[in-house]
Amino acid sequence: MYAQLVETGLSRVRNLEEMSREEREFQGRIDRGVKIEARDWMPEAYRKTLVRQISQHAHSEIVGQLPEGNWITRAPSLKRKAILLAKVQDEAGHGLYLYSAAETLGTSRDQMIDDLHSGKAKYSSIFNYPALTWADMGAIGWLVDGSAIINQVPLCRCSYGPYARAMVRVCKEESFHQRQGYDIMIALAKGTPEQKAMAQDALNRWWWPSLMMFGPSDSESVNSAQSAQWGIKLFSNDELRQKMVDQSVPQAEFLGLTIPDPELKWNAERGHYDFGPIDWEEFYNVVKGHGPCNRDRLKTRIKAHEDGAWFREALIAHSEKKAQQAAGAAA
Ligand code: FAQ
Repeated sequence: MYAQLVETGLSRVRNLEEMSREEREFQGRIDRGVKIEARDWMPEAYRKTLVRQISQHAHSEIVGQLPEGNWITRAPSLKRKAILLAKVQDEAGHGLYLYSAAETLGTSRDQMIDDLHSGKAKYSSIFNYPALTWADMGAIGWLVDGSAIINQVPLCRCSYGPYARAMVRVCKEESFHQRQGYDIMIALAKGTPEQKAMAQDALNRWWWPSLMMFGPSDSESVNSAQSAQWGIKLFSNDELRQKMVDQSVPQAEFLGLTIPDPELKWNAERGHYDFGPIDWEEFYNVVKGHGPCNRDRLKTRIKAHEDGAWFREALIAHSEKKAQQAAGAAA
């Protein structure tokens, strides 16, 4: 896979002869599977790539709370409310581990948050779609967390230690998230005809955006070749997307629901499901900020940050007072 990505990627990666001595040693460590830690020497471009990816990932977790957060007050039972509340809180936690991992690379949390709010930093396209019914809570858990796990399990083995370690815990929690989503889908699919129709409608709306989460196809992915060489990406966007399709088809069959793709078909020769073309125009439109909810999501996020300013100020004042007291006691 590594060699294949390096060959087919849009950006050509440098071979060992083109690298400086430090870069060659760095690449050697990666090739031997030795983790890179925060204080180790690293090429600036490696640091930049990680800050980009980890901060985008953190922003996705934080913005990703919004579609589900809207449904906490409307969950159909106390049990479902408690489960959804715990899931949304976990997402906040994932955002915090990831911001911390990015901070080890020398960027500040304030800078990352400014970049999100100014529109400079991206977050996952998936969170720019609306959650219209309770069944969307099921579809998000099943398909969105499902895609997130497939993408994130390999990241537990990525070359940068703090990111890899953060992902171990995140992945454990994502498994619970996916199960809770699938559990909602089971309840609806086995419920009344209206409930089953609601589950089908949610699947229809979330299927294609979930496949887009894995990013552009390998032939269009600008960062893949370099990220593969650096051990950040262990599988290509298309390989992970295929895994998602293969995993989801039997799950949809078990639910008695139909995946909204007339071209979906088992290919015995490949040992995988073939699937129809992805609407990349829609994907790029959403990534550029023109999806159904982009403006609303960013506006809500900025307001939450502004509303929390007093609390951050109080925390700083408190820690400064504690530091003064400690200095006074030591004098
Ligand atoms: N949305 O060259 P590539 C979650 C951009 S967490 C928006 O292939 P790369 C948990 C990409 O940034 C979901 N932009 O890029 C949860 C690049 O632009 P740039 C988030 C996208 O980085 C569940 C350009 O397109 N997960 O769901 C997207 O090698 C439920 C070219 O693409 C992660 O962030 C997209 N979908 O591969 C929370 C995982 N895809 O930056 C709440 C870590 C691509 O050069 C509720 N990230 N772009 O300007 C990754 O694995 C990678 O960054 C990829 C993209 C695979 C997302």
